[in-house]
Amino acid sequence: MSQVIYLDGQFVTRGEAKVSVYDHGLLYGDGIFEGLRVYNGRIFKLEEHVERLYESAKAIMLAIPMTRQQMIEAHVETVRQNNLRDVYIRTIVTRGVGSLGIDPRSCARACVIIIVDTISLYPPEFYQEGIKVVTVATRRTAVDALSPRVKSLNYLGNVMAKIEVNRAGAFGGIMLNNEGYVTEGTADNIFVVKKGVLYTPPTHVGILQGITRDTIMELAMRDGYTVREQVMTRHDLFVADEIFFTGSGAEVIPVINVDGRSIGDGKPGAITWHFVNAYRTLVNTTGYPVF
Ligand code: PXG
Repeated sequence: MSQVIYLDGQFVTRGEAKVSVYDHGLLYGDGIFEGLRVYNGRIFKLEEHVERLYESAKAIMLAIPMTRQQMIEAHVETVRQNNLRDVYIRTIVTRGVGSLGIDPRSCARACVIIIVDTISLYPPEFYQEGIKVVTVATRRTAVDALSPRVKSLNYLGNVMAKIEVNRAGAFGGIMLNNEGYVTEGTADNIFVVKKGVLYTPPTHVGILQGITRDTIMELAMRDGYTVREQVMTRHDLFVADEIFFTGSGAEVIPVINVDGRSIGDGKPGAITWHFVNAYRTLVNTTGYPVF
């Protein structure tokens, strides 16, 4: 079974799925993306990801040449063509092919790509034992520069943060904003647990409004937990009872050490386990059916 990729309305092979060197996505990072998961043949939070894609497009004045409904159907059809039930989807919309100048008016039509691929999961021991993370020197993009709520193709700050994480021998990184407030991981949102209450940074400090983050907030309300969106410093992390990261790729992953400080008793906490399991149940029982 060979891989099928959606490229501007066509279903092509991986070898055929090529874009121009004049595409402004490549030249300037002028474009947006999404990352979704398919669990047992159902696309998790498909409408929410499509909505965020269109919001990112609106913010950068990028006209996606298809309706939201057509976008939903393109996702479903691409997964169906690949005939796999547990996969990762990477959706990319670039400004398209233009001249070498930055002016987006030279790009006649946006380029739409949907890649369906197998997922490379973190090893199970990361979930059992939790991960060690460090705060990094590279600051999250300021909300008044390029808002991190736009899931744009400009991820160089996150890539530089990841390089710092790798050099530190850690497994995750926490990015601060220019004021030193906690924002998020390099590709995940963060939750802190203190005295039974959940805290997560508000969007205005500079975060991607993660769909997994939104889901955890909904599950928390359903299950009787209090969640507060709160501005936090590194100190709030050091003295937390529990910390976890959330993201479509990582799902819910316990953090047990920040900059050498053990979090709580240095093991994943009970509330974190609750959300690891509640999230797993949700992804396996809901989603947009493909087959
Ligand atoms: N923050 C950032 C900066 C992200 O890129 C998340 C949070 C989590 O959002 P969702 O909607 O997934 O809950 C993301 C998204 C990867 C990878 O390789 C992951 C993301 C983006 C790019 C690459 O794991 N996560």
